[in-house]
Amino acid sequence: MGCSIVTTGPGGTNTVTGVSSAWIDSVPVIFISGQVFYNQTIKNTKKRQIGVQEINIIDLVKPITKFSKMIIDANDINYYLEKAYSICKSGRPGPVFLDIPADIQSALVEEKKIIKYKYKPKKVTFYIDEKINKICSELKKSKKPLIHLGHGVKLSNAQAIIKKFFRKYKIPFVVTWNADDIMPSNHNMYCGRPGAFGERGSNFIVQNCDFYLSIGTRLPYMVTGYNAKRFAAKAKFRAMVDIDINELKNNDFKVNLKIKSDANKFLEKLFSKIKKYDASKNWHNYCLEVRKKYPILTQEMINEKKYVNSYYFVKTLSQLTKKNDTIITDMGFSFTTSHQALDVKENQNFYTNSGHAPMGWGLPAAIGAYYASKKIHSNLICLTGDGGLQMNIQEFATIMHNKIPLKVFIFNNGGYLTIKQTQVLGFNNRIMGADKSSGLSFPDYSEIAKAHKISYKKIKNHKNLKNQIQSILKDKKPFICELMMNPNEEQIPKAINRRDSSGKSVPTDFEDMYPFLPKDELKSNNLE
Ligand SMILES: Cc1ncc(C[n+]2csc(CCOP(=O)(O)OP(=O)(O)O)c2C)c(N)n1
Ligand SMILES: [Mg+2]
Repeated sequence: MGCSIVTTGPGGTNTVTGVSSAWIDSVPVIFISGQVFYNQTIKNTKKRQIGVQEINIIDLVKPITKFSKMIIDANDINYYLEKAYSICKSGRPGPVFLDIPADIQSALVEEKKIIKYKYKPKKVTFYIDEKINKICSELKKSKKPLIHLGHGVKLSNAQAIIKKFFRKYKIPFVVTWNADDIMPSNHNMYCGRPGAFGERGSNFIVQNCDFYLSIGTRLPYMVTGYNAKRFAAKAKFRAMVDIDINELKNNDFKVNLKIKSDANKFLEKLFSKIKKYDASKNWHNYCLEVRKKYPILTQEMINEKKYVNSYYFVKTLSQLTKKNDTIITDMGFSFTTSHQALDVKENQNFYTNSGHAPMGWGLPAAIGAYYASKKIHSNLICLTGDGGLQMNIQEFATIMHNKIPLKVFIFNNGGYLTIKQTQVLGFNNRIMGADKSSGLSFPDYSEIAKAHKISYKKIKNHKNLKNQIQSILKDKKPFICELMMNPNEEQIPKAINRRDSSGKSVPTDFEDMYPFLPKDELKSNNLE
């Protein structure tokens, strides 16, 4: 669980991006803000401000919190703290917000008047037996089953059952980006991370399964692609398990069976019902081969002479990370390339802010991970863009002050490359505010490192890349490594719209990713 304590006014509004992120990705966090004296608050006067730096933060965060409250009686402090704590962790986790006026903070209270919150854990029974039976019978009929694991599996602490499950049943599975550290990437049933920025082979696997079951993912467009009606297009049976009934009301993706359940409970029941299941050898071979046929790291990327290719860097880093390491990404290429290419090992943590995806999240998140983790002897790695880093660059001072042994790898691609590519493709090469020639500059990061007394290295190309990364990881101190990347490197593969004969932009099928394959090749990967 996370906790954030901030001051009134801008302190509160500065949390809104964090609150949104926790809301979308279901992360339990208690936010507490200070407020002006209660008698100086606007209440329902319709004024804009009365107290110094006052803002009505509770109404601002109401739609993006599970519970939010200004505390106006000091005797209620205990009650609302405990209530907020239990709400943020229960059911589908998420953020809660308490706003506490200064007079309430400093009030003297008599102990016997303090109100306690009587936490009654709601006994939620999931009536799912019948639905589980249906899943079992459909699985029995299936020759090409696929299970899709999402963040809900982690949030419900289903890691142990997941391990047992895929040891016992030979069913291929894929993961979403918030769940890609749930199992090591070398697991024999692991089939990658499909999506709009997925792995081409994984997307083919989704499109060719005949039985599709998602557990603990809300199936956003980043996962299903923009043409969600055609997601898992050939599956004769599609089932979706989610704890949130609203997520099950998924409009685009058509589901045969919706199951409202906690992922852990669902998996335990399913586990107790199925005796044995091995998917066919043909299906396994297909899954293996189609991923091998379309590797994320291509020979062309490996052969890059002038720059560090982001995919080559991430694959090389994967070879050097160890069990228990923690890797955090920012946005842009550090986000997409890493989730496409990083091979996760046993007990590694791989964190990202997937739904809201705000630039600048990586550096402070890595500091949070450092304090949250007891694994202080393993590597703590932050992968960030040269643009995203600017958003929270002040956190280098926190790293310097606390001597946090964080290794920061900056993907220097000369600006906001993700945005530049969107402008090139969608706005006919009219680039604005995305690189030096269009109005955007960044400071010299070697000088930034020097100012913070943090060790620094610049890596310009693939020569000796592995050894250089290894020596940085061995260093016990904070380290900034700047990787000079191609300012025109392509983010591939990815889902982009095609233009039809009338010039209209239309979403493609899930397996039809950019760079587009010839029609025959696309067809040849489809099973009957
Ligand atoms: C706060 C915020 N503003 C804008 C965006 C939209 N956006 C996504 S990626 C990106 C470019 C990020 O630049 P950089 O960190 O250098 O990554 P690159 O794409 O260059 O690898 C932008 C502007 C965002 N995600 N967050
Ligand atoms: Mg950049």
